[in-house]
Amino acid sequence: MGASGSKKTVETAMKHCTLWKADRSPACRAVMMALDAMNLSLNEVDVNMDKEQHKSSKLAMNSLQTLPILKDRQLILCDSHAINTYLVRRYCDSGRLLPKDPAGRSLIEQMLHYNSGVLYPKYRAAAYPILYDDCRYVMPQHVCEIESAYAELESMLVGRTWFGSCSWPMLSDICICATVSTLNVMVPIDKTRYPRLSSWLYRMSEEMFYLTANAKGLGEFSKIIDCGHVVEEEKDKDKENDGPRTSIKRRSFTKAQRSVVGVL
Ligand SMILES: N[C@@H](CCC(=O)N[C@@H](CS)C(=O)NCC(=O)O)C(=O)O
Repeated sequence: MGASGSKKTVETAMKHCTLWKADRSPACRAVMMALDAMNLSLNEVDVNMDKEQHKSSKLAMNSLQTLPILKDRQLILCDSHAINTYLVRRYCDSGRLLPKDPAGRSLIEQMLHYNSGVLYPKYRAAAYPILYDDCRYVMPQHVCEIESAYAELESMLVGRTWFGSCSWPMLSDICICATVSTLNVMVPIDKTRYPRLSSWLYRMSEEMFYLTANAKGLGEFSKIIDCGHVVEEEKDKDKENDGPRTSIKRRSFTKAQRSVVGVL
């Protein structure tokens, strides 16, 4: 069974929830992948980080000035890992993305802490000089740091297929995938040195939630890394009225676009 589920599952609409996100952000893509894996649909608002909209007074509910932000009635959460575990526990606690038993759950949480405390800072250190300063390439010390993370991940995959405790991708895989697929753009994973990690990323890239929630933002990020600076994006037709849209609309838009080019 994949995290996307083998059967067609019923879409759960959560009109009382809003997610503020930017597609190019790995933390936001982790939340979008989890939403798609659970077939949940909430209001999504695109925030243009290049125009510093995430620092505007409208988003003052997050004093850290980061994305993603989730609002569920009175509750405001500003960390992708906290958002994802909340969404699972509150709306889809079947054990598919997060095991119900304390031991299995702790193993997933351990990986979420690894993503948040180890991998994500490496992404930030390598990407921010390119995103926000005049740097045009990934600096050598950051390449070494990222390579050492690949070596750690490779050793974690000895004797297992996924970063979770089951035989399908779980929340740990989703969060790590958002970061590692982004690191892979900056420092390509060498298949011969990290065969397990590169196969794992390939398996993840075949999941439907990867296609609907990760691929597009990753493409945007790659463009920036390729030319060393932010390019003004062509406005998506789908985003022309800048208001919120639902996760289900985003998913069907991505699927429709991909079927036009014959990918799905
Ligand atoms: N630990 C946070 C990290 C959030 C974070 O740093 N988000 C980035 C985007 S990936 C951000 O908003 N950065 C602010 C900026 O680029 O100015 C999470 O997992 O949500």
